[in-house]
Amino acid sequence: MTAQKTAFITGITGQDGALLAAFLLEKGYVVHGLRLYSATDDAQRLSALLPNPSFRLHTGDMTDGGSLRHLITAINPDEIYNLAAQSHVQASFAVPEATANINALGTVRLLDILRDRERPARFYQASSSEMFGNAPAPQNEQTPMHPCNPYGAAKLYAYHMVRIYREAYGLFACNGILFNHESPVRGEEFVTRKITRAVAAVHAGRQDVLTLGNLDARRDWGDARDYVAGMWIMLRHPTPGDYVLATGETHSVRDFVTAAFACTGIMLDWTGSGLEECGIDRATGTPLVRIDPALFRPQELHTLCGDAALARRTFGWTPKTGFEGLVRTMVEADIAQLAG
Ligand code: NAP
Ligand code: G4F
Repeated sequence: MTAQKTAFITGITGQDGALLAAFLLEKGYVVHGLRLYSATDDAQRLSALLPNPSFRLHTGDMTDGGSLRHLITAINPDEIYNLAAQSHVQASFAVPEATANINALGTVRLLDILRDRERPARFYQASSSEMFGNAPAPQNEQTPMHPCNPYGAAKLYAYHMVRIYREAYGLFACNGILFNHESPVRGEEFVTRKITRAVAAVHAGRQDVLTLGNLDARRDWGDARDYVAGMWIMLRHPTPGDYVLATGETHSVRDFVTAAFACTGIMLDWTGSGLEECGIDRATGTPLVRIDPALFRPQELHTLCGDAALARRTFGWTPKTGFEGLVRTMVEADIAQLAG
């Protein structure tokens, strides 16, 4: 009989934290999660997990090394998944210092605690395709990294520290370089969920117009459930490393909007250009999508399209859900949520 494994997840209240916790509990793990002392609503994404006796929440903060050390000592985890972050790119321009403290130094705090331990846990770091910046697509592990916002720069520092602690101290520490991944529990401020919620609200007659920023930005959007499985598989491989997880397909924000409205039977036509561009309901002529210049970023990352061949070759990871399926799942979930 194999002993029950224990995992510690930072960022447990976020999209990936909640989905990974459910995944690991299903695999028979005891799951401990770090929630921010200021988090107000654990029930939002974790309600189904809270009654599970193998699921425990702890209060702490990635900017407070003492709380992290105390928790890791008490929990003695086999695996740590570092998912906590100030994860909003636009917000990172407004709070660059806080972003660096949480995303960059927070990671070093964890690594340094592990370095001192007799039996260090296997460590997964939530690295990001934002580290590539505007490097030409497709991006893979060999692509030079050149982030174009404070979020990407903080993630790049953490990425290098994971590699350095692996090489210098022999830690089993992996970087998952994940491209955008979404789900019905994606934060409402990210563009996909903002779109699917608006489409559901328009469908229910509760919203007239969706306002967006850059419609030309292209992202490699996958299903978050495929990606949390990839995090776990990565830590199963006998040797640690750095791996891209991506679908290999890229779509514009405009494509996502068009596909999302199509799920409710609304065909959009696009008219105008630049700030005057407008998405119009082909059947009625009603404008449904407009541009708000306030939603543009000081510097944009134009195109992400990942090449996950190394993860496929090394441990057989491939995403199961395609773009259309992801969009439909999110729209249907938001329609169901609105219907109550
Ligand atoms: P998310 O929904 O924004 O979750 C981030 C989590 O971090 C939340 O639980 C948040 O707590 C927590 N957090 C923020 N500041 C903290 C602090 N000071 N101390 C402790 N916890 C803190 O992000 P996600 O989409 O699940 O992404 C998970 C990780 O993967 C993040 O590191 C993100 O940067 C990275 N990533 C995401 C994607 C993607 O497409 N989703 C792609 C590549 C990399 P509150 O909820 O209380 O604020
Ligand atoms: O959904 P987004 O905010 O995600 P972004 O910036 O790609 O970052 C996400 O993915 C990264 C991985 O590549 C993660 F590391 C990061 O933590 C986060 O999860 O924006 C996607 C695109 C951008 O180009 C943005 O300019 O959508 C464009 N966009 C257009 N209108 C908008 C909007 N983004 C948001 N959030 N809101 C809009 O109204």
